[in-house]
Amino acid sequence: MAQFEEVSQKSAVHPKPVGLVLQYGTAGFRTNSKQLDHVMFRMGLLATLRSKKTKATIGVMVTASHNPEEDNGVKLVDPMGEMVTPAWEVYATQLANAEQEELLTALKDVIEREAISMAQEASVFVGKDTRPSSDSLSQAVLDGVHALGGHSKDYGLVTTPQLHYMVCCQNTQGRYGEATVKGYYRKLSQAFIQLTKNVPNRTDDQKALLVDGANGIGALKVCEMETYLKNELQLSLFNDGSSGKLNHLCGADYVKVQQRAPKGVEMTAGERCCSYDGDADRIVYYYSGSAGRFHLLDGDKIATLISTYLKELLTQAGLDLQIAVVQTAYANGSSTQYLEDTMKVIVRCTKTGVKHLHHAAQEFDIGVYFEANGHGTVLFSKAAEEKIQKLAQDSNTNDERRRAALLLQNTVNLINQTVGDAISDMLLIEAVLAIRGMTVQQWDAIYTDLPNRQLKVKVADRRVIDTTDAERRTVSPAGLQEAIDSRVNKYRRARSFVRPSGTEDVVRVYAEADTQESADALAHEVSLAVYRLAGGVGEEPKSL
Ligand code: G16
Repeated sequence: MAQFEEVSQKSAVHPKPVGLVLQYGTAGFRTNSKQLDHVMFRMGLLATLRSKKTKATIGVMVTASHNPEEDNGVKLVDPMGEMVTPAWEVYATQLANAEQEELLTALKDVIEREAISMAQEASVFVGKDTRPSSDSLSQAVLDGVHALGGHSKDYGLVTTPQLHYMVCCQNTQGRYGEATVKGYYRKLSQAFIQLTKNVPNRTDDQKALLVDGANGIGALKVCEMETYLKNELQLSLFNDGSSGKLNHLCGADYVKVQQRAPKGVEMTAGERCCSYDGDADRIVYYYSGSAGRFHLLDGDKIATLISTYLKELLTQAGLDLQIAVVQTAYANGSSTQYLEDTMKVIVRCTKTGVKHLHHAAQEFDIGVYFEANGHGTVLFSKAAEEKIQKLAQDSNTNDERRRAALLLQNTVNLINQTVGDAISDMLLIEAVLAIRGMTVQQWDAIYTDLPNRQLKVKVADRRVIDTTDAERRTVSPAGLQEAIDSRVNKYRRARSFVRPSGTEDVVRVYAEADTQESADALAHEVSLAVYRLAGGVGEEPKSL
């Protein structure tokens, strides 16, 4: 078949290094950009097949998000804007790792197993972040799409959540919104302005927000959006990419893990600040308190703020909708306790990775999902959206209920339900703080985080670590869980777990306890146990 000849010829331009094997990670393939050309070409092929199979547009985003600038990666987007279904991750791995002469066989295998009609048209949307390697790698994706005769639309530089949004808009024939970057700005800014317009006497101070753009795509895009916000939000942008390196000493991951302000952000006491990550799908907030103490408001605090706000509106609207919060093992113990005991909402814990949280959140009328690292969004079931809309349009209902329903309706419009979105989340948080008349300090005071510490340990092969119970316990290597348990038992209110990262070549260690000293000591002791029992390489972890 001519198509396969074309694939054969084009794939020779994107050859696979012999013997290279890559794992499909937490959010797709991710490694040094030099190893990824063939993977990108092949993901272009796979996205085209997925499009033929689903008869819908598929998205491919070239980004390595929070990783260092030298890395790159790829995220695949399914028709409704969600991460590609896990069954296809297996095909992605097979295609990425097939040696050059095996590629056609691997491709035909997917076609056969999925009974794909090759006569079906295909459409793929492609986006990229600002890494220097993203230009040629996104071209490799496009080459893959065209080799199989697929149609493509190259959105160029966009945030990951913008690409997810475009895919969903396209596949809902515009019902979710217009599949353009301008359409995205218009929808979100209109909802934001509707939400905040009736808040009395918002001062310039209340409208002011410092943004760390991580020297990445989020900085470019939030700048583009600013005029749409009509001064309802006054942003001061730092790390805008004009000089600094992507994610270097800045960005959401740096701020969350290091628990300190990013380089270059000039904050004065009490000012609200936030950081995006490298592809703007995560956000964390922070401020400097009295005596210059750094206060972090991470994904758990964001989930709490948003779910409290939604629950209040549901009560005011008299709507009986079930609300749940989905977290991962990284969620601070205090947040889970607050959500369950004080707010009395359902809390679920899943494995790390947006796809897991997203899936769990879909089971509820309203599912608020956030990873502690700031990646998250809110999902509304179709029935919930319809109930909200009906009430908002019901002129016979009383003012309080109607007002709450209208706020809920605009909140739905402000949220990018396809995936975590730093810009959309930022606008939502700003709107909630304005509507509830809360300062960042009052938000922070909802509950007090347990002191915690995250570390990374280098091992020869991180796959030796296997976990269970939503990654809260290890099952291998032998003796590791017992070692963790015995160390946790030495401290008060302590918890610790380890898991292999799916985006970096490290094992992640998390520990929390009643004091920072205890959390630090526990994290160090558990790191040592990992190093000794799971094949640590390089220097032994040192105490903090
Ligand atoms: C990706 C995933 C997140 C995950 C993060 C870290 O984020 O989308 O769900 O929390 O990786 O994963 P790991 O601990 O396995 O390295 P991003 O923002 O880097 O794409």
